[in-house]
Amino acid sequence: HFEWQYLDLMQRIRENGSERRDRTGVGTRSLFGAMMRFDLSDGRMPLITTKRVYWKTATREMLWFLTGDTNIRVLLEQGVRIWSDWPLAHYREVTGLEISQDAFERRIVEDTAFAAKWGDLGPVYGKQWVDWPSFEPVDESSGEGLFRRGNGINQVAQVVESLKNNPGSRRHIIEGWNVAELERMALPPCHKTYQFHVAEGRLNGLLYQRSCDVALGLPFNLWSAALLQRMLAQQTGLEPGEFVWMGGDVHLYLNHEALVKEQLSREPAGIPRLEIKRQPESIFDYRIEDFEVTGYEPKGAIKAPIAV
Ligand code: UFP
Repeated sequence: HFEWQYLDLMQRIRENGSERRDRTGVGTRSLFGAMMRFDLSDGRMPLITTKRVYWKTATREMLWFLTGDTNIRVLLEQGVRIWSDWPLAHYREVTGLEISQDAFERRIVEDTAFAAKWGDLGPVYGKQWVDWPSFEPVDESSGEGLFRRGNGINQVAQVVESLKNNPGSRRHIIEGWNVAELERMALPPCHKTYQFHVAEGRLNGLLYQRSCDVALGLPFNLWSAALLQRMLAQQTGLEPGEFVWMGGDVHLYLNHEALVKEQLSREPAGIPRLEIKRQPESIFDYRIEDFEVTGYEPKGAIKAPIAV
């Protein structure tokens, strides 16, 4: 079963990981450098079955990335709360006010000006994927300086084009790590580099994730990367091939021990498959209703605190 790779990784970190202090102050056990491979043929998806993974939430987030939006408001309007922690912590820090997560989220949804001021995450994934800032030289005599802002670069659209027109290329890359803008991001990208590869009519994909919360983040990240690969395959007329995941700092938070113990006591079961029910005009036109998962009968959800 594909999922043993995930459970084995969890087990290895638990047993051999170095205990490290981390940015959040929670502490982790961590290994450096890991790889997993998943076959995406016949609709198969690396959707973890030993606990319930909210794949629709992850799908909504992926569709939100593809719009280029970086404000949590649109997510909250759909009940997606995965990005709230960072703006909430920022709001509390700056204002000194003790506001509950519920009240903060309600205010973001109801108050446009508040959302604009407090709901933005800075130039995170979506912005870099579809609107990476570019600069062009200007005529010196214009008095405008040396460069002006050019049109943003849509990396996703460019990859669709390059997969179609130049499939043999080794440059099908979507990059989130914009060094010049990291400081303005609520969280520098974790799933930072995607590369695609065409061979024998199949689209292979690779994700390099620099930092990975194996218990809470990774099940989402696996689903989302495979989903992006599936959408790209559909848009380019290729069969989904293999999905390769690579991690840098791969860790378990010390306060996730109960979750890890419970999950490692469970056995994977079933082969989850994703059906995409229509072929939208472009990679930017998918809707949540387009996705249907079959064969997914996970064990129960396991709750654990996220490190902010
Ligand atoms: N994290 C993930 N996947 C994600 C995401 C965050 O695993 O998609 F956005 C985790 C990794 C790490 C923390 O535990 O969030 C980010 O912290 P840092 O920037 O210090 O690596």
